Amino acid sequence: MQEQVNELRKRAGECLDAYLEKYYKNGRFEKADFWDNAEILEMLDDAYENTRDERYSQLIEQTYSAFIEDRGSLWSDNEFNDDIMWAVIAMTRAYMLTGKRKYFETALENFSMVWARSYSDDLGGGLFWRIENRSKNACVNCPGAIAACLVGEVTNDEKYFADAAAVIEWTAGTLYEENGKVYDCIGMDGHVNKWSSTYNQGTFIGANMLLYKHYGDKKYLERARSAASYTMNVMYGGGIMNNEDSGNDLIGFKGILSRWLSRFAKADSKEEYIVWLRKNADSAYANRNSEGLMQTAFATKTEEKYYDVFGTSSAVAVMFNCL
Ligand code: 7K2
Repeated sequence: MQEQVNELRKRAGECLDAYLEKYYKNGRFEKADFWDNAEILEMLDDAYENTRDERYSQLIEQTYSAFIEDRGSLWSDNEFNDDIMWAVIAMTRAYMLTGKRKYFETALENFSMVWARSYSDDLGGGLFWRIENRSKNACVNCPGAIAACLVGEVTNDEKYFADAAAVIEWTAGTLYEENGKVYDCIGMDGHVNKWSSTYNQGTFIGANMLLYKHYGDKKYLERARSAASYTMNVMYGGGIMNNEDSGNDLIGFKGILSRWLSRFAKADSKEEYIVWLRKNADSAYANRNSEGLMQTAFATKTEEKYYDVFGTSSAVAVMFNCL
């Protein structure tokens, strides 16, 4: 068991090195946009959280500094409310792991700004995805609830948990099916897009777990359990995640899933999910290319061609999240 984990840890380190070699320079990742950057920072958080290797805390510092240099410390010009929530999560986690207060100061200022502009009672509650206020999407509501819980944990202020709980109650009532399926979004016309994806499954699991940890109410645990089971069993039949490999967004989803699914599995002693993530990590590793990069369809051979920086981050995150 310990031997297996040591081997996985070695591989994860190797794969992150290959990734850095390919894309990284002075705190910046090649062609990474705002969201990519936030999620790559989360991948570094994952690496540090699961190994405590100080090399990774240095990378977090450099990535944070470059992010602030390039995008400023207040991001109100970004029209995507979800982007800001992702960066808030990445930086709050960085603070929780390293104790460097500036990460949290940046996170809190942006959290307050984006919560104020995205929350509304339209459609019964929840957060708007973008500044035009046309739809409320799982990809901002679940990360928003996670961000609020993390901010609540750091500040010890109940109001953040209450806000998170309200948004998750709305999400569970609007964008969720009892069998564990998380829908994508609802438009202002009331139309619900019922597509499900790994990142929304993951952050719904994560938000409910954090609320369960705080309030101890079993309904949160039950939701996290259903959403986890739906993801592994219904979406993938327990097999390898070999999809979500087109466009600029989907390619990074599975790293997000792995982060919250593994936290849930550890908190709820559900080893089967760690086993499943390891199976996926092994498959991605076996399919790496000669540069040591792993594409996002984990059962498919990685070709000798240029891959987007977000897509090849997913497997690296999965590797660190199943240690
Ligand atoms: O439509 C939303 C969301 O509901 C859906 O799940 C994904 C699928 O697409 C958008 S959100 C994705 C991103 C688009 N590019 C910039 C990012 O900041 C943005 O949030 O892909």
